[in-house]
Amino acid sequence: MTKQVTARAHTNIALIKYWGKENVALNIPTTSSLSMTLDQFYTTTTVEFTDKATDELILNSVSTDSTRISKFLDCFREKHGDFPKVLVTSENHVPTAAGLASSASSFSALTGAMFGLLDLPQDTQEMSRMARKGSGSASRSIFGNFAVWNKGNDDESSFAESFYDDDIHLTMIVAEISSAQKKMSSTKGMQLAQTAPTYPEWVRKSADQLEQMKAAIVAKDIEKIGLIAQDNALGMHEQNRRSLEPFDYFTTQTIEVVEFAKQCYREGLLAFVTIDAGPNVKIITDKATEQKLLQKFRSNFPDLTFEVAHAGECLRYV
Ligand code: 2P0
Repeated sequence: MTKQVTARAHTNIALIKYWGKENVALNIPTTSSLSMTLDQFYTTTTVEFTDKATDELILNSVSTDSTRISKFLDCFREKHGDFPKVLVTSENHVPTAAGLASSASSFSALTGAMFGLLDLPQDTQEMSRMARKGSGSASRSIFGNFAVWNKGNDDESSFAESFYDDDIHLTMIVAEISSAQKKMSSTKGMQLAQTAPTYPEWVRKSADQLEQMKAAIVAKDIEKIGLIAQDNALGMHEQNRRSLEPFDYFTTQTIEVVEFAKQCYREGLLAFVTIDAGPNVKIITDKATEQKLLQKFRSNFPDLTFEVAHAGECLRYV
């Protein structure tokens, strides 16, 4: 029987963002970043060798363009010697239609599956390095709970590692806001953001915020975590608006949700936001507050879908 290996990885949300590359080909970032892996959203990927002429991708039961994953599989071929073409079968449990990124869980799961197929040692540092080449944020999805991606300055030194492997009762409520806007890819968005005159200052501030964030996580201080994450994310989006070709992932509803979260905080509830390369808002709170906050958001935004997520587990074989 043909050898098949199946791995599952969860997506992650950065509390300190990756938004810019020093090296585009290798995905070496301009900043270190820190994320929480989520329990709700994940990708399950099976790999096996095939005698076909090209690598193949079946995503959610549909044959899909395999150019990007084939390029990624070539990184394994370059490093570990040539091998036959690979059939990749992937199930995404991430609402991609609503703009939640799936590349983190996808490339992390594919990395894990390929390490199994090629019988490579289960070295999480090396897995993270490989996953990074597929998609930067995937380097962090190898790990559960909280991971830090140390930016490094070359292929060898740029990888993520587990920072704090415990649940600190942080909740992320994902407000799914669909966007009629044409999507700007993260890669292109970062490139533009790096042209903002204020970008170097955002990078400098991010290094300080990373240290503050680490301390806040160890102290399980959700208010500090939320305040720092919110400032870091809003700063990231400000770079997009100040770039040489200004653009914005926010929609009117994004702004309304952000403002409502700020109002809830002024009223004394733990409520902070973080936003990635799309219009969705992730509301940061704690487990004790989540139901109350969810109720408030649901009654204020009856047309939006909200999903509650907590800390998720590391990459594993299934
Ligand atoms: C992050 N994002 O830290 C940041 C914040 C989106 C906003 O990592 O070009 O899909 O494949 O390395 O990892 C999304 O970017 O970009 C991302 P590539 P990726 O989570």
